[in-house]
Amino acid sequence: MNLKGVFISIEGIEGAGKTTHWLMLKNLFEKRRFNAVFVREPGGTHVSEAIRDILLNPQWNIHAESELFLYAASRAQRVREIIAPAVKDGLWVVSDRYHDATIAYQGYGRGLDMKFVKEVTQASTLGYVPQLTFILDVPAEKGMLRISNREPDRMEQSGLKFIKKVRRGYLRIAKEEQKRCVVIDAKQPKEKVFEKIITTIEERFGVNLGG
Ligand code: T5A
Repeated sequence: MNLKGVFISIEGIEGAGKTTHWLMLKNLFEKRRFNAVFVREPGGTHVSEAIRDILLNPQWNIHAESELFLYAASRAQRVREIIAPAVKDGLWVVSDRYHDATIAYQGYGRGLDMKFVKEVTQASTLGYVPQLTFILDVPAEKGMLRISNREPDRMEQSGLKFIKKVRRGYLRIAKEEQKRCVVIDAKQPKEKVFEKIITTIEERFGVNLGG
């Protein structure tokens, strides 16, 4: 797909610091008056937020296949409503999680058939894939410790063994797609992680963010 805009995603297990750095980037872009669309997964549209509520509610027992379709449905809506129009308009889009999360969580984590997971994921994205993906990498224990002060949602209740599989999944994705994926050691202080994000964006797209 020939993209006019720039599409970036930020990935990693729980507590890796995705939302923290996505927000730091959003603040920096706003400060620099750099026009960009910031979205999060699952969520970002009315329909996608409603699906997010179902997916993360610990009250529900959701089968792995249903989970896959719900994440795909949430993304399908957001891609068609926000991401595709923005990218076509030449805007920058920064997404807190995207299609790799489905490969890592429902594919590697839940163990669903990978070919099937990829087909469903491909249908949800309309072929819109980020040019650059940051994978913030922390050991599962450390990530879980960072979020231990809050009530676990349905996904976080899946346990440490599951999160370890997801982390390994992300590292495999990074190995398979080295040009698109940049793995950052997210055990480092936030400032270091952010610095790496900024310099990578500047080098990759020839912009000066003055971070
Ligand atoms: N999911 C999602 C799927 O299974 N399939 C899919 O296709 C998709 C899209 C989403 C859940 O859905 C799953 C994945 C998730 O389980 P969510 O609420 O959006 O749920 O959860 P997460 O994206 O996992 O967000 P978290 O908040 O749990 O993790 P973050 O964003 O990595 O963590 P963040 O930034 O909130 O940081 C957590 C704490 O760590 C500190 C922060 O200050 C904060 O206190 N921190 C650091 N501390 C020290 N050093 C650093 N470098 C730090 N970085 C952050």
